[in-house]
Parts: sequence; C-alpha cells; structure tokens
Amino acid sequence: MLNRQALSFVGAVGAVFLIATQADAHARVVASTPAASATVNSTRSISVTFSERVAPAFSGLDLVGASGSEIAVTSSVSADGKTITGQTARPLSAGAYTVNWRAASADGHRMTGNFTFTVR
Ligand SMILES: [Cu+2]
Repeated sequence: MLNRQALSFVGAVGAVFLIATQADAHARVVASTPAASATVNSTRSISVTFSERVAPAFSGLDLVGASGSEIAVTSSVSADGKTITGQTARPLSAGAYTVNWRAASADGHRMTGNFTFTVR
C-alpha cells in the first residue's frame, strides 16, 4: 500500500514537472536552410527559423568551413523576429560547413546550437 502511494506521488510530481516544463517552453529551432545534414548547391544565404521571436541583439550565426576557418557572414533577423539569416559575400565553394547559431528568446533564455551541411 505504501509503495503504491509512493508511486502515485512520484507520478503526480512527474506530471506537474511536465506541465511546468511545457508552460516554460521557449524558442526552439523549427527549420533551417540549408536543412541540417543536407547537401545543396552553392548558396550565399543560411537561415535558422525558431518557433518564437528571438531578440535580435543576442541572435546571430557564424559559419565555419571544413578547414576550421570562419567565413564572414552578415547576420540579420527577419521582420517577424523568428528567422536569423546569414549572408556571405560570395557563393560558398564545395565542401562541408558548420553553422553555429545563438539566440535569446523573449523569456530571456539564451540558446546556442549548430548543424552541418555540405555544398556539392
Ligand atoms: Cu525559455
């Protein structure tokens, strides 16, 4: 009996925790261009789209080539506040790239993440 009560208590705490976590949900990545792990034709534009607005002052992305060298990008945030775009000066040459993004959502949480893509 005690064990059953203990288990249901644990279950109740777990449910409350889950609800609290969902209520606190903040911006997350919903899409990117190129898509993560994709192989694409040469491009000058990389974008990451979030589920919610991000704070432009704390949001942007860096691009790193296969040799580890950083490629200059000009970052901007779309008018709806949900998409970070990085433009390169020239079309990317063939090879592997890593995108490192950073963003702060409206609730103040700062996030970072990365994904890779390949230019054919
Ligand atoms: Cu948050």
